Amino acid sequence: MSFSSSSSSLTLGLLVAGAWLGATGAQAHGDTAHTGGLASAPSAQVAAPFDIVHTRVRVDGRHAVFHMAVSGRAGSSKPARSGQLAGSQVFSYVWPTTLDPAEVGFEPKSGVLAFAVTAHPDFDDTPLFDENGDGDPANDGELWHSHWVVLQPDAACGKDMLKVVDIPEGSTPLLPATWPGLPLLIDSPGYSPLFRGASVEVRVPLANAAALAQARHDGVTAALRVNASVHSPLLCVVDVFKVASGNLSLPARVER
Ligand SMILES: [Ca+2]
Ligand SMILES: [Ca+2]
Repeated sequence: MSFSSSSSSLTLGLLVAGAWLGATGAQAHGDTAHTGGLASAPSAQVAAPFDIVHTRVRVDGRHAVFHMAVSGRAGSSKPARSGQLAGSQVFSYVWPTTLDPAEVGFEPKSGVLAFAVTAHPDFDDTPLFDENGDGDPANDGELWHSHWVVLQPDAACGKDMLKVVDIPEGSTPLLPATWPGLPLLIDSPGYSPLFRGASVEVRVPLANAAALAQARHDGVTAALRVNASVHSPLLCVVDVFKVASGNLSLPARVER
C-alpha cells in the first residue's frame, strides 16, 4: 500500500482557535519539573483536565519520555459510557511528532506518527494487557493506556480534521508486533501512563532513540469518535480541545 502524506504538509491550523505562543523554553506554571518544552497559556475556554499548559518530549538513554501538564487534574475526565462501540467516544492526550512511522514498525511515511494516551469506556484495544487486573484482557478501555497512532487528514472526518489511518481490507501494511488487530495504523504497546496531579507522563522504549532526538513535536488534547457505522474512516478526531502550539506546527524540539 502506498501513502502520500508527510508531516511537513500539515496545515491544520484551522483545527483550533488557540493562542499562538510559539515560545519554547518558557515557564507557564511555575513548576520546576516542567522546564523546557512548549509552554501554552491556560485557557478558560478549555476544560481544565485538557487545558494544556506544558508539553515536553525528552530522550533519556534508550527511552522517550512524553510529558504533558494541564491546568486541571490530568486524566480526571473520561467519556461517558454509551454501551456500544459504534459512535463511541475516545478522550486523548496526544504528542504528534515528526518521527517517521517506520521508527516504531509502521510503513515508512504513512502519516504523522503520534504517541497518545487514551480512555474509552466502550471498547478495549489492548488485547495483550489487563490494565484493571481482573483476569480479562478485553475490558480495560476505560482506564488510561498508551498507543502509537499514525494520523492523516481526512475530509470525511470534517474539514481539516485528522483520523487514525485505516487499513483497507485486503492490504497488509507493516505493523508493530503489538498491533492490537484493529484495521487501523495503531499500536498498543502497553507502556503505563503515570498521572500525577496536573501531569501525565509516559516512558517509552525506542530502538532508535537517536532518531527521536532529531525530531520535533507538539501536544494535543482531543476527542475522537468511532464511526457510527463502524466503517472507514473508523476513528476520526472530532473535537480538538487544545493544541499546545496553537497551530499544530510541531515546533518543539525533543530534548536530551
Ligand atoms: Ca486490555
Ligand atoms: Ca481486564
